[in-house]
Amino acid sequence: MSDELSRNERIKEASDYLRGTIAEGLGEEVTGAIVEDDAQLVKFHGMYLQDDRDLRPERTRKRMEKAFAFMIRVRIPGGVLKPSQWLALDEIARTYANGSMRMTTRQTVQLHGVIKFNLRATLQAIDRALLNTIAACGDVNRNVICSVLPEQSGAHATAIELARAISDHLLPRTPAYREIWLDGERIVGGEQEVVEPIYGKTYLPRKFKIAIAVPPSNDVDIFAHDLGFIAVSDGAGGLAGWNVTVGGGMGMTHGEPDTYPRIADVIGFCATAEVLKIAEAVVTVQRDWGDRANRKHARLKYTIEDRGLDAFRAEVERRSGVTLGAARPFAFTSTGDRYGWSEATQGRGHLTLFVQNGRLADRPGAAQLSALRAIARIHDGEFRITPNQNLVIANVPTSRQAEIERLAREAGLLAPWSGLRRNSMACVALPTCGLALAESERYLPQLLDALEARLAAHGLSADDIVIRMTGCPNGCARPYLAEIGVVGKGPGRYNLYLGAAFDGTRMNKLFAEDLDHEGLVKALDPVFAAYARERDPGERFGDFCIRAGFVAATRNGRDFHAEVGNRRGRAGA
Ligand code: SRM
Ligand code: SF4
Repeated sequence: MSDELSRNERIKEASDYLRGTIAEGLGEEVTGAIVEDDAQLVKFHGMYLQDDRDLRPERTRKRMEKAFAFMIRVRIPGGVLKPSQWLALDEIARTYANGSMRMTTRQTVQLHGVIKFNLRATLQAIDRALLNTIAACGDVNRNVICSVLPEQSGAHATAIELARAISDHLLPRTPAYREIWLDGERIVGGEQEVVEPIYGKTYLPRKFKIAIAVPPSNDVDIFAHDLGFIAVSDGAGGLAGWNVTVGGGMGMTHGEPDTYPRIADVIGFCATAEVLKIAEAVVTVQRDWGDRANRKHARLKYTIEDRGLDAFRAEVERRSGVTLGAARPFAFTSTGDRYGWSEATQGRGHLTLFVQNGRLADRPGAAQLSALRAIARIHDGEFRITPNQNLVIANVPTSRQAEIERLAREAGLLAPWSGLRRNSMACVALPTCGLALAESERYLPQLLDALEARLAAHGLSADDIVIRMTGCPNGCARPYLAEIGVVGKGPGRYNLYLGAAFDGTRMNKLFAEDLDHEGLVKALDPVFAAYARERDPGERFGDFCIRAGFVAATRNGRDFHAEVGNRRGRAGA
């Protein structure tokens, strides 16, 4: 491990608690961009500098500046919004962004296409809606996500309370956000204060993510997270406490086997009153032990692999003063959402809608934003964004259920019939994501059309099979936890992974490489055929792929790239 700090460490250190020269850059009229160091710092304020990659070739030819604009990510712990907040975000999306709202895999809303000169107005409008974007991105704890669980309101209420408490506790304390975006004034006399009691001047070595799961639903994909809390029931309808998980993460780089996705380990059990102490201790151990030289090796998963789980647990116990109990038994059934109506308390119901790849817009024949606006105007419950990029209209009284369902149906937001599409997700990728190697959000629907035809031919249309696509190996749609993972390799080309567990407890493994559209369909068709023919009763597709010898089981991170097992029917093998 090199001792030299990464460039980002120097930027953070010199930034004066995330101020840098952001405020000056906003007034710089000759460019729609900001300087490179500030582009790193604005992430902590919840935004990314991007450019429209569709327009790049033409603008380069015409020697024009790239079509710069910002993506803004709102911080919404647990994904819960009031209808008034939904209406405010909808208006902001139409006034300052590109007219669409993007539900993300971490229960937030992203707005794309906000130009530099509208950033302050956008963040002020978000502030007026009693929301903010602090720490939605950057080397800090990000949006805390939690099970949506429409059918169990009691458990959801506790989980959401905890998500908010953890989020508040781990929020950066710097006044830079308020100064730059809201007040425009630096608070005089504040300089001597200790600004960041938990993070210090250089924050964390890398991003940090926390999830809260309430079994039997694993809709948050708890094992993909740096830190997780799994609710443990006391057997009498109450909560006994929480199993603690550490060291999950999805990101990797093609061709660099030292980088790999990893599922989290369960390290023990704690009481609700101990959760914040554990969370703070895990964060500060990672702050002090994490790799600040190599950002590709800086996530908690590598800290744990390098230092060992026992040493990590002992240090967390020492710092928190909490002795973790033995982990309690738990069981998940799925990572998906429960579509349609489910019962809430006091005669109310929750309606879970399907949002294809999380993107909501008004399109010809499907005016989704307009429909949701109409719903928000008559709704007195909540909007809940799910970690599967979907949306729940929560706590709807019986008297309004028919009207809300009609609006959703007309906008094409009710769940589709196909078991594959119902369990599908794609990351954003092109044209906004600067890291995309291939299409994802814009391509998955077309791939699903082709795969649905093959599944229908094998009589598998209604079977729930989890498929997730990303435009690069960073893993934003958690593709390595999908029964079918499709990961961008280059323009129009993808690697295909099979064999993850339906309940999110096992990752998949590489089945075939560098496939185009035809190649993907051809590689999957024989696996579907074999599944239809040879599966055991109730056997899930991912489990079948392993039993039938299409891929070997991945047991953990380092094992992800291992070339083991017979790979029946592997394309190109
Ligand atoms: Fe992500 C970077 C989009 C969830 C792993 N992610 C990005 C950026 C910001 C690209 C960039 O750095 O320039 C993408 C912006 C695209 C755009 O135009 O909007 C981006 N990530 C997303 C979202 C919007 C995908 C989606 O379709 O929903 C998700 C936003 C979540 C949120 O609201 O906070 C999103 N990203 C994830 C997840 C899933 C999760 O957290 O549960 C992961 C995998 C889990 C993990 O972190 O290990 C994920 N994103 C990454 C990585 C790889 C991190 C790593 O450890 O290697 C990057 C690249 C990086 O950090 O260097 C990245
Ligand atoms: Fe961009 Fe890659 Fe994340 Fe997709 S997985 S949004 S292409 S960084």
